[in-house]
Amino acid sequence: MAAGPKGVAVRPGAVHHPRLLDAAAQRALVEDLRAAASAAPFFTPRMPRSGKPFSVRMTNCGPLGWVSDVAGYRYQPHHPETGRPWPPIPAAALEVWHAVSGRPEPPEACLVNFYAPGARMGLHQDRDEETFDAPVVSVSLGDTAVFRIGGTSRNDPTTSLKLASGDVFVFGGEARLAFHGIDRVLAGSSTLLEKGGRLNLTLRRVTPPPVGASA
Ligand code: MD3
Ligand code: FE
Repeated sequence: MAAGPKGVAVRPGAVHHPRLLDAAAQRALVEDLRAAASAAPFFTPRMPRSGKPFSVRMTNCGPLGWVSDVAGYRYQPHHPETGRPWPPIPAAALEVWHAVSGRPEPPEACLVNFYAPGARMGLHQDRDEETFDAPVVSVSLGDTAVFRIGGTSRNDPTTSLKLASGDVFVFGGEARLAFHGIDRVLAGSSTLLEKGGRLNLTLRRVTPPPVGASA
């Protein structure tokens, strides 16, 4: 790991670790994700009910993956198109989780979002998990994103931050249920991905830890 586990709190519960991953670690993680995506191809999620496609493409690693289609948002253990189990979470991503999350139990889901130039993600809360005790850990790779975060009500004021390649963010405590989204991705801001764009990994707990597990 290129930096320590402390980070900078940008608001209560939201801790920024600028460039926690150095260039070599970023390249290695991209290679791990390429391998994962060859086993579990990126798919286009769709909005519940309307079926309107997201502009972001997604895949997952780990025991559970987040999917969205006309039937709704959910976690499931298999890819929606291939029907196969998701590939394992890359070891380097697990190392990030253990360095910054403060949680002994491993993440159960690693959602991988790909933003081609022009893709965005509207303001939303992440609340499909059965537990909000553990933080969500985000790793950004490739072009810089303009990220927006507000409070726990949609109408709360928002602030804008840039997420650059190698940055890790931890969203726990009162930030865990904050509204957030990606307004845009700054084309040409990174050379990590040959064709440009941005990858974001989010590492998550989905189910509560087993009864009797130590914290
Ligand atoms: C704040 N992804 O996958 S990462 C998502 O960059 C998602 O792809 C964005 O929002 C992306 O759900 C933002 C930063 C992030 C992720 C999860 C959060 C911020 C969060 C959960 C709670 C609060
Ligand atoms: Fe989110």
